[in-house]
Amino acid sequence: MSPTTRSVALVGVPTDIGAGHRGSSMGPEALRVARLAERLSKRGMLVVDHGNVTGPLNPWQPPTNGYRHLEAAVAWNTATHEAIYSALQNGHLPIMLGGDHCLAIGSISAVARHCREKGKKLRVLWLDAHADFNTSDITPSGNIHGMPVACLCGYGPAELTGIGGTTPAISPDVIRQIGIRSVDEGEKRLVHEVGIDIYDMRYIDEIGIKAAMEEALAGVDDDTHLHVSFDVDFLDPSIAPGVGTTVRGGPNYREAQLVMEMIADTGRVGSLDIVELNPAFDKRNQTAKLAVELVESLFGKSTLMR
Ligand code: B3U
Ligand code: MN
Ligand code: MN
Repeated sequence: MSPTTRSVALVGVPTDIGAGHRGSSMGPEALRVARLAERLSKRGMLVVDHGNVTGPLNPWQPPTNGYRHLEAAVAWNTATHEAIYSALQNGHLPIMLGGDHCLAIGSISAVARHCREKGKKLRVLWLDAHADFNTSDITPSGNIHGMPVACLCGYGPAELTGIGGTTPAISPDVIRQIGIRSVDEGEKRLVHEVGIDIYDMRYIDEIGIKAAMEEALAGVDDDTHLHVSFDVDFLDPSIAPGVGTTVRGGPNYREAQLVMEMIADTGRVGSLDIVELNPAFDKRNQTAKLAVELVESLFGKSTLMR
């Protein structure tokens, strides 16, 4: 292995514990079937599939005190944190295969812990239709996949905000949210209050995806660890039907490719989540295949002729 070869650890987290629809628990397998490992190996990366993290079955209960399945979500996120943290400690670039987006509490708290220990600056690119900044007081659903960004910033139950030992796990100013187009009323107030940097679809339509990404990536330098949290519902449902919570008006194929290519150009991607892929809603695994194609671009595959 040459000193520049990136060693990638795939970590499957097969649960829909935080979601409002069943099926994202099948996401890791769909990404494997779409040949994620093989495609990245072809790009010269050394890919090892670490198999799946385990945790409790989804009890599929209504919310209690504003949360659905809090205890089980804590168990899954604690296991995810340990798996991602150990991959980082062993020098791997972890790719968390979700699972629903609540699992980013585990993965990003691990990345933040790693960055603190290594003295690295963290930047989180949150690609999503949703802001995922609900709390138990304002959530319309109790689904914890609508809460991970809030939890990572310290707004949430201590069992989740404390995963990894430091609360808050991250400072709101490391986050850039891209593609946002569905935010609940109370959630909107809270993201403004906290000051999250949001590149919503209106803004992207007005200034273009290139300028938006230049702004979102400004300040990324050699000391930066870039974490990409890729909620597949970021994409327009016309190209990505395989998610539980589609929201129309998302980035099209070419915009999504450019997003990934511009992130790749920084050369600073250090970890990735691929979440909310739901094979129960997909057609012939097309959304998984598209996600794999976009991840190839994120790691430098390019059609550029110059
Ligand atoms: N904001 C809504 C819907 C939602 C958030 N994230 C997803 N859906 N995937 C909620 O339930 O919190
Ligand atoms: Mn999300
Ligand atoms: Mn989403």
